[in-house]
Amino acid sequence: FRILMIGAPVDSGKTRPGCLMGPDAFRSARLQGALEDLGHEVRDLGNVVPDAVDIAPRDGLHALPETIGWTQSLSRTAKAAMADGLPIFLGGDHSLSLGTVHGVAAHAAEIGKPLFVLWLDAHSDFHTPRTTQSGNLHGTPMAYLTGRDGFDGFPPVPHPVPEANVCLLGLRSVDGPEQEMLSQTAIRRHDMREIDEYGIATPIRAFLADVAAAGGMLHVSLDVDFLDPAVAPAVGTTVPGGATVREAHLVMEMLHDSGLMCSMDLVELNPMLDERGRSAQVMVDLAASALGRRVFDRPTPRLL
Ligand code: DIR
Ligand code: MN
Ligand code: MN
Ligand code: MN
Repeated sequence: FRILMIGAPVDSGKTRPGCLMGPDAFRSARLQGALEDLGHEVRDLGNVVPDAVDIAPRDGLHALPETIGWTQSLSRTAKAAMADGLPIFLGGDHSLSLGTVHGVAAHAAEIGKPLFVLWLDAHSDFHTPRTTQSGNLHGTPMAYLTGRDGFDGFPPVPHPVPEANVCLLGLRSVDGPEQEMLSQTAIRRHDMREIDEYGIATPIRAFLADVAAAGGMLHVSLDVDFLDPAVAPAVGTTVPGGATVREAHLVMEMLHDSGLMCSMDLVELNPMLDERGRSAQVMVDLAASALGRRVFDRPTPRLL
């Protein structure tokens, strides 16, 4: 297969600017070269632009019209890209997933495969425009994509991702209304405590087995703040106590071994907050692991 790099410089999902520069930071950290070194054919399709929409701003919601414009254009772009290769969406803040996963879901429905979503994030992003306290729409994509109400003005969601097909991993900041709504769903949710107690391989192994058993396809959405801020400081919403570099790589390596990943978002990188590009580099290295970079070929050499 062919890998498609698609820039999505979405900066409307929260008030603090900077994610606009994310796609170019990934490019500067040599994402394309890293993937080509693994033997992949990689095409950089450049950056998407948002649709112009005729929608009124709404009090209490930051940049609603612009975010709807992005949702429309990214959904269209994602659906088309799925027919052409494995897209990696270079964010951009997490509101870009309102569009990318929407488009991937349309493609999955067309080819008749169940879609699964792995959400690697400190946050559950399960607010609706009615429950958000911050007004930041990057905190809403999981609610939209699973078909919650309250997203007036956004494209309708004819193919919601089934709750049982969603896995939230890395949680350590879930707001009250999100807790409340999540408790009424079948969404799988694994907080950092669970990862500490059982190891990160346990929930991932179980989830991937279910995706495989269902003959499903898997979209992976990787938020920089999944990682501990000590190793990835370039994000506006840091929460201490995140995944280590090795925990994150193990997830990526298991994803690669599974052969199930069909599309990926790299989101929330804010180069304004980075330290000499180190967060961008970690994200590029993680993407490389998800696409086959490893130390030893599998199977692991047998001991004497
Ligand atoms: C917070 C932060 N829960 C909010 N959310 C996110 O604004 O709704 N930060 N997604 O990355
Ligand atoms: Mn997020
Ligand atoms: Mn987050
Ligand atoms: Mn939130």
